[in-house]
Amino acid sequence: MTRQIIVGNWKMNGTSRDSQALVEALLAGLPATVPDIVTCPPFTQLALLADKLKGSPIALGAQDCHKDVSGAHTGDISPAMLTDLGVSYVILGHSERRQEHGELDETVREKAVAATKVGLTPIVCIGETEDQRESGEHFDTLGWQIKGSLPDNFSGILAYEPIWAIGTGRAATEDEIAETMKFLREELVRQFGEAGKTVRILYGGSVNAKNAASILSIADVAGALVGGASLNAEAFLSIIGAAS
Ligand code: G2H
Repeated sequence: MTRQIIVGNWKMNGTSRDSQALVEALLAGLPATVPDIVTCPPFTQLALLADKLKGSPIALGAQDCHKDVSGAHTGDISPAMLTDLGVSYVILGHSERRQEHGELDETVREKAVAATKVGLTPIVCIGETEDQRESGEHFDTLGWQIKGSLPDNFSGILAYEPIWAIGTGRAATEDEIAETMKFLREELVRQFGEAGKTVRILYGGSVNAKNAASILSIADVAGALVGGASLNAEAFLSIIGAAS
């Protein structure tokens, strides 16, 4: 069985001092056997953490990248700039970027293509709104997001993050996650054939130290994308400890 993967998405939080302290506490508390672990700090702290994490079991991820290698894109960061710093993963299409920056499925797909070209592993996020779930449109929404956001020959990671569960303290129930995982796997196979069988699927949305073990034991859950709880070393270490 492949190792599960625990990804910490720090979002727009923390000073350099906070980040150093957090990483030092994580490194000091890691168990002997670990799952794959990725930490995604803000861009401004990538270089600092690349140095701190060198040779450790914690890989570095970014929270976004541009679709082009270089050019006149004020304020943006290219995938090659990330690999240059030692970054291995990049979160793409998080609902906060879709909502706050108007990112569309097509933009996310182009970014995933560009990231893969330079050797980054894209973690592409999809998820339905509360209205879509309540009106029973969630599977249609997720199916369209897979179709629009994932490139052909996608070899990255898919993260299912129901928008209503993000930062709310109200994670999806085990039944909801299990049913959605089953749907996502079927949809991946329907759209990508054999390749769809191997895409790793993470769950994200209010994962914490208390619910991690039960979420991570649901069939086909390959790991977790963790926001708020990844900012607390003790909580993040518990989640790491709950993974296989
Ligand atoms: C969902 C998740 C991390 P949180 O965005 O990507 O955040 O765990 O705070 O709900």
